[in-house]
Amino acid sequence: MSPSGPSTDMRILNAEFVKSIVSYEETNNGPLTEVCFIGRSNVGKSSMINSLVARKIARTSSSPGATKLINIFTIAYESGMVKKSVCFSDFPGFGFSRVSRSVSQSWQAMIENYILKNKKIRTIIWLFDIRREIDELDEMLIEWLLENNLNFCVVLTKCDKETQGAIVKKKRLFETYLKNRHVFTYSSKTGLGKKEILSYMAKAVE
Ligand SMILES: Nc1nc2c(ncn2[C@@H]2O[C@H](COP(=O)(O)OP(=O)(O)O)[C@@H](O)[C@H]2O)c(=O)[nH]1
Ligand SMILES: [Mg+2]
Repeated sequence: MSPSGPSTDMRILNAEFVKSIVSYEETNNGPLTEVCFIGRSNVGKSSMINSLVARKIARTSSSPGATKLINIFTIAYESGMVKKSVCFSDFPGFGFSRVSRSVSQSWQAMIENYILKNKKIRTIIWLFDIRREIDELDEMLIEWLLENNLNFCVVLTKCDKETQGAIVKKKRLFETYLKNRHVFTYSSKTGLGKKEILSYMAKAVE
């Protein structure tokens, strides 16, 4: 580790699924800090977790809306020659149009309750499909994150499906919209952005 500053790499040593829970009240992560992964169904949350840790610990699906639980994982890693652990939480996708409004509202209440009560959360990774446009529901989420002073970043997913020009344009749009927040580009297929996000997370949970 250089004496000029803390090392911010995150070299994964081990990663495993712990349990699925439905509410904050079931949380039992001890002293571990946490990183949350949120976003629409099918945006690539589970794929991103698997690609970050280079193991298949989260179940992925091509049919949206499959995950209705919060899945908890523990990740052992090395950062600056020091062994550490952190918890990842994979959230059920919000805004899925095929579920009824009342169901989607109860999911939202569950997510809000979990995030606001859990003081171990160091950052929220909000995944957004690069091919989509921001809609009213996304605006509500952004407002809620800002209102509650939550630390978050945006990850534009599935970049392997877009041209370089479109990627740059969408990234700038988000950067302008969210002012000082980090906006990452990512692909679970090619590994684009992996190093940057691991480094961001290592800093966030320090
Ligand atoms: N091309 C491409 N497909 C992806 C990527 N990430 C996820 N997918 C696909 O998108 C679908 C949903 O992924 P999943 O991780 O289950 O999304 P989740 O519902 O947000 O957890 C699956 O068919 C994945 O194979 C990516 O980076 N690139
Ligand atoms: Mg999933």
